[in-house]
Amino acid sequence: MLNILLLGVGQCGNRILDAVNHLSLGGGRFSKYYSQQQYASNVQTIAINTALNDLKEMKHTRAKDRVHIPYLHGVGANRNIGKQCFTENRDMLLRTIEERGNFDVAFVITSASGGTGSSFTPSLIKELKERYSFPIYAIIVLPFREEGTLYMQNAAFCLQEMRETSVNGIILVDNQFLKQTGKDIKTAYDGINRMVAERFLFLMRALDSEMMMVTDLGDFNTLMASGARLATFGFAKGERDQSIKDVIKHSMSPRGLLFSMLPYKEAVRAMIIIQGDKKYLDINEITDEVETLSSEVGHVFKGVLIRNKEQPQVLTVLSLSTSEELDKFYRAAIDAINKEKEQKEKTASQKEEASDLLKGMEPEY
Ligand SMILES: Nc1nc2c(ncn2[C@@H]2O[C@H](COP(=O)(O)OP(=O)(O)OP(=O)(O)O)[C@@H](O)[C@H]2O)c(=O)[nH]1
Ligand SMILES: [Mg+2]
Repeated sequence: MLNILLLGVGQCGNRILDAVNHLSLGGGRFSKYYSQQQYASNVQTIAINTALNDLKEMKHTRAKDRVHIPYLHGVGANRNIGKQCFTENRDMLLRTIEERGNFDVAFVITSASGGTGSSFTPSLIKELKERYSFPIYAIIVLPFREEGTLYMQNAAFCLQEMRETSVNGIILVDNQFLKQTGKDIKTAYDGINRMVAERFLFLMRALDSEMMMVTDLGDFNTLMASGARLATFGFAKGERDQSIKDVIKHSMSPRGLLFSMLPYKEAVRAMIIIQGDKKYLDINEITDEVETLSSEVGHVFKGVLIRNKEQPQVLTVLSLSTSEELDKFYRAAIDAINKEKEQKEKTASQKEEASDLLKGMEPEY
């Protein structure tokens, strides 16, 4: 049995964590009060936020799993304030985590673009890596591109700082890419959060199974250590009569991925986990698909979980070597930073001009 620590930081992180608890507790509004988590593993969840309202909004996470960092008005998308706030509360946070016991692996979920999650997460991971030897992965949500210059700037710096820590890997989720998930922002968020939760739980189930032919945490660690330590998830559920070959393909198609990438071109390693009733899992088709992918990307870990009477489902974890989409993202973020800078300079020069003009003048009444 694996001991897994799952942290959700900031509003986005809290909400995705809540979606994980929702799915794993079986769904009902009050299920958190009576049902057992449906994990094989021991999963400890902790939601961290500076905003009390964000914590209160959670429906499926126990009160004892919510940690409020008192800070007068939240950190308002300002990562410098966020970092200072983290430092002031570091010891309390580390103590809270330590009290939860020993872990084999940890995941930290956050958006890259807000203030709290994006500034706490790199610092927190750095502190945890200094204290513990278990691997730590981050699940990082990128913003919609039209959310404004501050969010773009925050996201670029957050990602950069994350990559400077010794985090074992970053799993990318892109709101922009997943925009079609909902007609309005709330349904889009709910849909995306559910997608992430579903994939995360699938992975946990696969890593913690005693069945033959499954992948384990060691395989996952090796996979994530390759390339740029960046990865994303793909996923698909088989419809009636769909061949397993097609389900595998779908999991790596734009409809299945959480971040825009070209699996056969940009991945360095991959993991394909297949679950379902034996009658759907044609071993020749599976081998064919795995071989096609591995001839392009190198090693592909493969796992099969037999679940009686269940339609097939496929999870792919793709670790990235390069990413055209991420390059594009950085370029847009640098434009955003320059825009902020220009605006600041404009304001400063206007102030200077006004003070020059007013020099030596007195108010006349
Ligand atoms: N997928 C998804 N994205 C979200 C959700 N809530 C917020 N976001 C995104 O997260 C970013 C904002 O970050 P938040 O997590 O709200 O910020 P925070 O960490 O709470 O930081 P502050 O509120 O600035 O202190 C934006 O890019 C939003 O689009 C959510 O429920 N799901
Ligand atoms: Mg917030």
